[in-house]
Amino acid sequence: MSAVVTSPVESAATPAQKRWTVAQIEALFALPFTDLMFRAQQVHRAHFDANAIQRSTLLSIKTGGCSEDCGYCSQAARYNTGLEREELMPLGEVLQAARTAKEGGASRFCMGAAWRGPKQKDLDQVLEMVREVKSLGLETCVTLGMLKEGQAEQLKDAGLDYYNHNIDTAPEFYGAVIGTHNQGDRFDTLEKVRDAGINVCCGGIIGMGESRRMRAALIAELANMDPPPESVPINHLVQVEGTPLANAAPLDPFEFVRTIACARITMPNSYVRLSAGRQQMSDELQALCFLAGANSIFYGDKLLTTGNPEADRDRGLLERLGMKAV
Ligand code: SAM
Ligand code: DTB
Ligand code: SF4
Repeated sequence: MSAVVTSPVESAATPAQKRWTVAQIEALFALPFTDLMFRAQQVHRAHFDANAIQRSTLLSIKTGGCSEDCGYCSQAARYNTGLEREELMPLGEVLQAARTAKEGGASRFCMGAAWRGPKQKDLDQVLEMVREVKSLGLETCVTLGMLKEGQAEQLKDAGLDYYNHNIDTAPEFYGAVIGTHNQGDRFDTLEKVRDAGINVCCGGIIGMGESRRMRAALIAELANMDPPPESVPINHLVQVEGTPLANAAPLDPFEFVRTIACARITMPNSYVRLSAGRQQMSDELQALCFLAGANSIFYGDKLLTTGNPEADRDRGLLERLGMKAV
């Protein structure tokens, strides 16, 4: 294993920031599988309890009818996915779901809305949800799409802990998946979130037909953020009937595990979340993802619109692996 190809380089522009080149991350991807797992474990153990898994519960607070054309998404109005649209959920229902999540053991409650971005009157209602969920003693996270000037500050003032906003794929592939906004728009929102002092949750989707080089480029974009996101969701594409990506070519599962390992090695201090797609994975594949350094999952039987393993199954899996939820 060459130290030259696997160590990040100092950037002349920002000396404090270790920058990863796409080629360096490709070199990690190319390592023999067991060497890559070993590297990932070394990094993971130097920064985290390797047997602890953080759990977040998701709730879709506004479902479907979205103006955007993201090629993977069940909630885009323009695709016929059979999804029933739902208006913004009343506060009482959100709080009920948050209480249930807390009783079930989740430490963070993440509320997702199928918007290009929130209108002020919608944001006002979400601010109330954030305040109330926070007062239950849960960490709060929302994912509402692109933010306008001042909106991130309002969320911060309401007590928001994390904002989820994914860059989803490599810059060169983004336009093939999404046409109604560009990746630069996503970076703009991420900057607003960071400037407001909110923790950043940002990751992507694997298995959309991208090349390995593109997977490496996605990880490089994330790792080179200064600082990198506190939380990095790595989603496996959930193929949704009616979307352009419903029949995307299947991905070698080891390639997904390798992507997790590269995220762990390049973002040693970040939580790496094994996100969408777990319902379609075997227990053994999920265990490999934990070995590769994933230390967070979505917990509860639903993601936003698609399924997630039952909470009982997850509790059983963690128990069988001798891992604990935190
Ligand atoms: N509308 C907001 C946005 O786009 O940021 C928030 C909700 S959106 C559903 C949040 C993220 O879910 C997307 O950025 C994408 O990474 C992920 N996602 C959506 N559909 C998915 C699918 N079918 N498979 C895997 N991940 C998916
Ligand atoms: C993230 O990266 N994954 C979550 C969360 N952030 C909001 C969403 C996954 C959605 C999977 C498809 C669905 O259930 O609609
Ligand atoms: Fe809308 Fe978000 Fe789905 Fe894109 S990913 S269609 S912005 S809900």
